[in-house]
Amino acid sequence: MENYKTSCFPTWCPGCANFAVMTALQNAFLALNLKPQEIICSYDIGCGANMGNFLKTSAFLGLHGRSVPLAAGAKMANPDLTVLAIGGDGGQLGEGGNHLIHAARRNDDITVIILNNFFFSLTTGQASPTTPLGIVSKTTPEGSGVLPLDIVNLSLVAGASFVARTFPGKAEHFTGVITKAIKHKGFSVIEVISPCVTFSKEYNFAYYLQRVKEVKTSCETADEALKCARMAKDNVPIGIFYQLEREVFHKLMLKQVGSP
Ligand SMILES: Cc1ncc(C[n+]2csc(CCOP(=O)(O)OP(=O)(O)O)c2C)c(N)n1
Ligand code: SF4
Repeated sequence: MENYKTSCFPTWCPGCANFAVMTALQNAFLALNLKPQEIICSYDIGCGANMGNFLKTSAFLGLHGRSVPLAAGAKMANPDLTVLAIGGDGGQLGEGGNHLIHAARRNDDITVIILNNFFFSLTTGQASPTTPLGIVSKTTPEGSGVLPLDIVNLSLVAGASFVARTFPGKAEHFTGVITKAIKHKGFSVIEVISPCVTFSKEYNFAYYLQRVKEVKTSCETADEALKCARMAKDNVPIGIFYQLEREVFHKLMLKQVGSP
């Protein structure tokens, strides 16, 4: 585990879900016997993205919302690397929403980890694309009136070949899903429900612990997965909803244009 730690201690608030996320990633790397230099993680800007300072792998910290295209480029340049793109719901679905959709269509062979805390947290709690209806935040003092995006649904519709949701409060599930997503050949999206202890007063750990329900088997079709992953007020399904390998983008390009 020590091999995957830098000398910087995380600056996250005590109790932040990002601590558990980083430990799960370290456990997954260890289980897969990956050396830090065999992995590249790309990050953007935000509390979650600050992980690039604490998790020891090769890394690139880019602009907000741009972790996915950086990861896609790294995989294209060196397909032997294990490539992850890590960032918050604000960056991955707001500034970077277009990148997520088109990388899913292409089936870039990367693992995208979306740390969904339902807010732009680093900038102190503004509403993000996943903020639930009615939630009061700095930018929605009367309560958010804008429909939230569902990360799992969006990824399925865009064509992601591995789609999962997990929760750090269920440590074994969490590490298992991350390990399988990294092993999957193709575009994997993991929505990590990671409540922000500082700005998400209502949707906190206790709220999700009571509501998460594990879905045991993945669905045969994306249509079925859409139904099985749907969140309701008292039901937050977690699990691998869909997994189907198809040709990855760098192999398609090699076939069509040959090696450089
Ligand atoms: C293009 C761009 N837009 C806005 C910002 C300002 N900004 C920096 S961090 C941040 C919030 C990050 O939120 P999120 O991506 O959800 O990550 P979190 O901090 O919640 O983990 C924002 C809006 C920026 N740096 N660049
Ligand atoms: S503000 Fe929220 S997301 Fe950011 S470090 Fe603190 S608890 Fe974590």
